[in-house]
Amino acid sequence: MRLRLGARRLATGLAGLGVLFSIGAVTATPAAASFWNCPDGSSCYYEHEYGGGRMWRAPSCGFFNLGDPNVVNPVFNDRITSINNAGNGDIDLYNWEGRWVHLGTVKKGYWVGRLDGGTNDKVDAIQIAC
Ligand SMILES: [Ca+2]
Repeated sequence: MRLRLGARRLATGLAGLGVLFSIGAVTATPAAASFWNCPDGSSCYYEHEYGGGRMWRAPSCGFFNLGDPNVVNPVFNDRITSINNAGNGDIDLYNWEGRWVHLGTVKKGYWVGRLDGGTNDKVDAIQIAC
């Protein structure tokens, strides 16, 4: 599945059997303006595809357990379908399977309109590089 939005290109990665994969665009052009209501300098996470549904904006870089109501309230685990990384670092996505399992990476300056089936509605934590 590939869609275009402005100068950016979307490419989804393939989910392996718990192995690493990457999510990334082939080309990355800085956006002239923010989109999906995500301010430049932030990374935003959405319940539905292409910025739809509930949005959560990460307050800083670092590790966020989305299933912890002290971190995100109401919790946002098992809900993320699209991501706009307009922030200042790469984002690593993790699923809790009795331990943190890395699902993929969204590079700085890239966005994903719809996470693939191995990742959609599975992310429980994110790590944003500082
Ligand atoms: Ca999960």
